[in-house]
Amino acid sequence: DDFFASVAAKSDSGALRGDYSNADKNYVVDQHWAAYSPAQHALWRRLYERQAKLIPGRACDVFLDSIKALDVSQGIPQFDRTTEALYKATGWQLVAVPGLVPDQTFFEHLANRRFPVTVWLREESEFDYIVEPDVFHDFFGHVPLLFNPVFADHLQEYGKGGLKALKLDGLAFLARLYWYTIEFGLIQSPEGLRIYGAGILSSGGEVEYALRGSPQNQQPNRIPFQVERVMRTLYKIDSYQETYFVIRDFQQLFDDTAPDFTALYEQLKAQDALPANTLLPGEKNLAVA
Ligand code: HBI
Ligand code: FE
Repeated sequence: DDFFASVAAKSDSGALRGDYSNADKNYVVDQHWAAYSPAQHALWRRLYERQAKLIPGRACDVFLDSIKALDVSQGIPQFDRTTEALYKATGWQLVAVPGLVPDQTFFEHLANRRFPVTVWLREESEFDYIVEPDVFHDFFGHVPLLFNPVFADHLQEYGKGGLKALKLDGLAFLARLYWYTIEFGLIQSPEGLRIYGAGILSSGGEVEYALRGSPQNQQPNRIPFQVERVMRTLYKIDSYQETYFVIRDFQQLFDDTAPDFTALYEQLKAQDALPANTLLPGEKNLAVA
């Protein structure tokens, strides 16, 4: 739960990766697309190929259709070109950032339909695992869903909600909501559970784990999305998730997170957080397919 707090603290102390020296007051920088090396474009291609093999039959249809239309398998994309298509589709723009930005800034961007995309790419040695989001996580994982109107509207509302949560000291609860939906969410489909969370879709191992568990048949919980339950539940920042929450569709995500959470935040502050592997009495695991 301290992931984003620790990152925000690191950004204040300058310990974050990325070059923040030329960032403007909204932490926006130039992507400097011409500065990426052939080796970096080759690393992007290998990351893309790895995920492209994993996602058929596992990522939700919106993601599959959108990543195909984006046509970014050959190298690191130019954000401005994507923004041209994205703006026509849902009114969103991509903004280049040096890396993680403070919560207030992050939510202000989302509230104005701007999605922050990190400009740096991981090192070869981080092919399998990276702690902070890089351009592959942010672009491959998050950008495709911004082309879906309902999801795009939800993310803007989430940004507005984040600005309110900061005033109500409710950020920890909203961070859990973000984590268990935008980053690690599952969604129902007629063919069975599918993935929409960016943290899973950009991961080399979690795509299979989220739907099928581990080779040793270690299974995470997969329980129906319920906003209070999600906001009460701690999450893992350095391992696969122990619980995934499943929405029926993006409309449910939009509708269930639309209310004012002031009273809920007060209720949650009086309750103990639930460990990430909790399965409450009466809760059932959803069948994968
Ligand atoms: N900054 N660039 C970037 N990307 C994020 O996903 C991000 C961030 N700053 C804060 C943040 N996320 C979290 O505080 C929210 O997700 C709760
Ligand atoms: Fe992310």
